[in-house]
Amino acid sequence: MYSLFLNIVNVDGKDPVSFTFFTGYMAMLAASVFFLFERGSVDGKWKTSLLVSGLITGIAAVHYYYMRDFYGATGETPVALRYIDWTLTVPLMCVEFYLLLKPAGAKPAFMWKLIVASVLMLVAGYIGEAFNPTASTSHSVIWGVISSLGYVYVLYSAWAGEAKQLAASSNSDSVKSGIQALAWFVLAGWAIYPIGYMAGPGGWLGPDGAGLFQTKDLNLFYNIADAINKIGFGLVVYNIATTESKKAFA
Ligand SMILES: *C/C=C(C)/C=C/C=C(C)/C=C/C1=C(C)CCCC1(C)C
Repeated sequence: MYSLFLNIVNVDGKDPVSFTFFTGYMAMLAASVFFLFERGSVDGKWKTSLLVSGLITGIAAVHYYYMRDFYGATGETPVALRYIDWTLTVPLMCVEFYLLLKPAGAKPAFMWKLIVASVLMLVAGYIGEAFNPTASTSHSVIWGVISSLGYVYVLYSAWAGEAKQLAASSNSDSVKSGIQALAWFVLAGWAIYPIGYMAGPGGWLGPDGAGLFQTKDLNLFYNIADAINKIGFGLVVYNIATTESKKAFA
């Protein structure tokens, strides 16, 4: 039994990829329990935000469960599962932006623009990674650039565009500083993914498309980034919700 466990998680440290799939799964699960329970202790208008935080980490936990299994059984990277996870969870992060900025006047169109940009980013990234059997650099670069257009739109919105402007007109300091924190996540936390993509086979960073890392090792980048971004994002939202709830309950 114990050796079975060791095989599954590879805690002997022989395979850090496998280890991060397992810890990623546990962390996402624990974060979901936290957000969903804490939902009960915040003021009514923040409950949906915490529910969405719990959904983001919950959806990721389920995907990690299957990705860990897939990786353990095949030793290969679960590209499709990864992108299905992102295509569900990243739009939910756009919903978080909308919910936080709704009191400052955000309209559904604001949310949909972010969602469309993030879906473009992910669909193009999937084509770039999944349909590149010969590790062609031109394929990787073209789809990487198209994907980056979507990324840059979200980045722009958070730092200078609509999200930034709505936050500036908010009358809540915690919403203002929270949106600023989320903007940092989008800049620094989300940047880990395209860096990983570029370091993989076909990517810009390796010589002649060989990649600095094997496809399987890209999971290290993605697993660490997911934990930072999904749980971190949720904690920022949680912080805003509890700060604002204290005011409401006072
Ligand atoms: C929870 C999952 C998150 C926050 C995933 C975010 C993913 C990205 C920001 C991916 C971006 C990519 C590019 C900007 C270009 C290359 C392809 C991608 C999809 C890795």
